[in-house]
Amino acid sequence: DIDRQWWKEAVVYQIYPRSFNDTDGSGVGDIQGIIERVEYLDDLGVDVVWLNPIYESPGADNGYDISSYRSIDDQFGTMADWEELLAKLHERDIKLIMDLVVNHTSDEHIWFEESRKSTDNEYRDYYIWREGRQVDREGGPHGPSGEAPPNNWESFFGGPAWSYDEQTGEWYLHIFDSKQPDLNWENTEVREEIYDMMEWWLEKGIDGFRMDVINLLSKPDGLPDSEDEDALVVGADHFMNGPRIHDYLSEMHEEVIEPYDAMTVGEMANVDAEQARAYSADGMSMAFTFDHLRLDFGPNGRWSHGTFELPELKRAMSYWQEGLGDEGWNAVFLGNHDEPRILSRFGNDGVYRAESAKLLATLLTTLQGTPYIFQGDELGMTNYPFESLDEVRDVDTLKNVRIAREEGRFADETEMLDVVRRRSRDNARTPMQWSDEEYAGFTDGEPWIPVNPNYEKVNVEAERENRDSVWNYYRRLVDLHHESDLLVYGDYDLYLPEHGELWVYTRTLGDEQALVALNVSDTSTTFEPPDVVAGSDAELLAANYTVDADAVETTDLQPWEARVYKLN
Ligand code: ISL
Repeated sequence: DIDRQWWKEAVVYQIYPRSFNDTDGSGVGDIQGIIERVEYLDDLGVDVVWLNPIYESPGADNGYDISSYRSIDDQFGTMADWEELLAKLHERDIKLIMDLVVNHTSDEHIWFEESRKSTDNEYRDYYIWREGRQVDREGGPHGPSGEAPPNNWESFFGGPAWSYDEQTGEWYLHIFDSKQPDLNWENTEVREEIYDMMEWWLEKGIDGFRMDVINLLSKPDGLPDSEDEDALVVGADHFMNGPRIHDYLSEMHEEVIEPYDAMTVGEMANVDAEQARAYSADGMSMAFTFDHLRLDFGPNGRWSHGTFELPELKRAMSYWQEGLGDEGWNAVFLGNHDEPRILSRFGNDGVYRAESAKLLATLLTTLQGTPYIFQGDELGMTNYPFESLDEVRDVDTLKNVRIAREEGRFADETEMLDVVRRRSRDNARTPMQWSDEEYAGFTDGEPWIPVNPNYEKVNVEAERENRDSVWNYYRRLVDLHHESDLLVYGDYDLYLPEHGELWVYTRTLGDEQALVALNVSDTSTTFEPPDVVAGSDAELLAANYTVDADAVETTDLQPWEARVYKLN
């Protein structure tokens, strides 16, 4: 009675094309660069590649500002290159999912260029235009005669979610950068345009979509002010999981997704398990949720640092392991192109770099859900040691840090740099480390963003040669995940929830059971097996230290030690 789906059994690899592999010396990764590494992906054993946006774009948000949905940006190559990539992946049975960014377009998209021309332009209603408010607010942007934005919503990247446009004297909504105006999903023509575009890509043979900020599409009538002025992003209570979101997504599913049996993974900040089940009922295959990536936010949210204890992380992730039941599916991930490196955030990127990277690999591949490996995590890549803001490229970091500085939210420059080092999205965006050659073998030119100085040690070439490397461990765990219905479909049960160092769980499917024991700490810790499994005859399936005995018994687990046993 297993509800089998190919995407439940898959391991996904996320490629950030700009930083993956450059073949033309431009310093920016390209599609030919990915083609060159298809064999690498096959060797690692992944089944699906998710490509971050490679569509035509002025690049205000590294491609999340699309100016033409059906074109490949020159800096990445041509449509012919892309077709070659798809064919090469499919030849090796690797599927391809593309990023779908339809909450907003670029302001340089022809629809917006038309829309801003006049209030009666045929594209006016493709976006969300409003008159300003005739109140004089201090500070903030002002239209003519002291007019204020239509409501108090804020942009994720800092500042108001509205910009004034002189041409027609009205304001347009942008939940991200001012160069990313929000589409008006109320408009049937907009929806049809998007569905046509999706169908066009599916006809080309892609296997699904990663759906950018997909639970933001529906904005409530009247665009009311948020009452919650202290929210991390003011207005989120209105524009996240808005009133018609399920109508749009089930319509999208029926019209374009279902006929192609495509896989979809929705990026969903701010959902609980009940809401996630409702998205699943719309036809969404699985969701990225973010509770576990908020635990280290400080008093000023994302741009300040806080600490958390292991029980909180277990609670956050176990909630999702247990909360979906049979009505949804988890996308298991610890980081992506918007987050710090998982090793620096959840592991120990110093003395226990390899051990803790392997522990995180164990976690990713033995929780219930589809594992997502972000490029470079399979090497144990780490955060970048930023020395100044000159090394930062990311619009989100630059804008938020500028505002936080203006508002005096950092004690001093040292605190500012500390936050940037921990938080900047650029930590994940430094070039993939292929070898110990100049620029880590990523490019023959000058890379668009600095290479992490640890590339001389941490790189694909070195790790593939070493049997005990992080890379080889990932490869084995990917295989293990593939071989085992138990690890894919088994139920998750947590033991010792309040233990401060150990994370212990079982996976159960019919009469089969696996036990995972992780020492998520820098010190050796005594592990006493829970009653249900103590004394079981067991087979060791994976371990990141040398282990002699196969029995599950009381033992000291070394720093960052991870073991996976098959019981019975
Ligand atoms: O909630 C977050 C982190 O915990 C945010 O980072 C959120 O996930 C993010 O801002 C939304 O990200 C996506 O859409 C953005 C784009 O800049 C990101 O790269 C993309 O992943 C706008 O399209």
